[in-house]
Amino acid sequence: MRQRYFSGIQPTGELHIGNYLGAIKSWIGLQDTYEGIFGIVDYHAITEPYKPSAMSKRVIDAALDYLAAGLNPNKSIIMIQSLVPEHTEMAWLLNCITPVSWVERVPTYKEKAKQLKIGVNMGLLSYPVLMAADIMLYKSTIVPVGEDQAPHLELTREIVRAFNGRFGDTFPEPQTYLGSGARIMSLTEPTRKMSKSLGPQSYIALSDPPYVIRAKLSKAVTDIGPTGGEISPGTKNLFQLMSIFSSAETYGHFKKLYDEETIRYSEMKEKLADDIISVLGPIRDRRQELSLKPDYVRDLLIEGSHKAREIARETFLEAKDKMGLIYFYGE
Ligand code: AQP
Repeated sequence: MRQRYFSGIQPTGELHIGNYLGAIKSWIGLQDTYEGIFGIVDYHAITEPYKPSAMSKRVIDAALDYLAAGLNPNKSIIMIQSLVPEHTEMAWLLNCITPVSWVERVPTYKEKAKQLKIGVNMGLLSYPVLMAADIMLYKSTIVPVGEDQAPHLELTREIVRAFNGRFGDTFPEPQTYLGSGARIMSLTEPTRKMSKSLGPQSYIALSDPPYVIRAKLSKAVTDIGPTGGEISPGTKNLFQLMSIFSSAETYGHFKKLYDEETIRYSEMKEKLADDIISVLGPIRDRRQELSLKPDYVRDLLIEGSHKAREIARETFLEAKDKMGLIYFYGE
């Protein structure tokens, strides 16, 4: 029997190559060895300001990206978080065993608390607890994520230990699974990670057409002034992308030119654009085909959410029972 795990992406904007290399590519690679439950985590997405009218399209767009990138619905479950109410119910159980100091020290929370001018809401503070609930409901043994999520997973393990210690062995401690592109940087601000929220020029979306990919890469920052002999963050990022999307020969060629200080970044960017386009082209074509079948995608999401709920329900009732919250059997 395949071991099971949950992983997900927030529908906060267009999915980009950071999401693809940090998470989706690992999900696809693990499909035969693990049973993956892939959430479109809309409850996470409402912890920051958002447009209600845009949410439904974003959820469908995320599903199109998952499927077009290669998730196989015969091997994996694709679901919408808010269609499985056990996620928020479980989060409440976990909220009650998680000290506030644990969530306050999470780096992404601290960063967002500084950025958000309107102040943070309770949802943002307990975001990692909801994430722990997502993961624990499926008794996940691993979670493939980008590097930015590693502190959240450390917290999940602490919550697992707290639960097991207090109520008896129930959950495995999930291990962090980092893929080859665990931290892709923004094209415009290469000291920050590529993010949906940094704006479309900062990322390459999975659905970007070739001319947009070329235009974005041609403007990618390579030089940010003196770096004390170190490779600049933007150039390092382009080399990382080249090591993933291009052949070893191409990478070696441009690395040699860089070492000899004869590199022309415009040429490197053009070649990188060609190689990214040849990987993303088939994903874009499949996405276009799938977008013509909205009923198929909707049915698949509903069915996936039902399947996920069956598993989640069982674990949730087990957790409730351990916590002394089942009063009438068969309720
Ligand atoms: N730049 C990145 N490099 C590698 N992995 C990344 N991930 C995100 N950005 C990068 C991974 O993608 C998965 C889903 O991320 P998410 O949407 O749930 O949250 P996020 O990390 O906050 O993604 P964004 O794009 O930065 O969204 P916004 O701007 O809305 O906050 C995770 O596994 C993540 O590690």
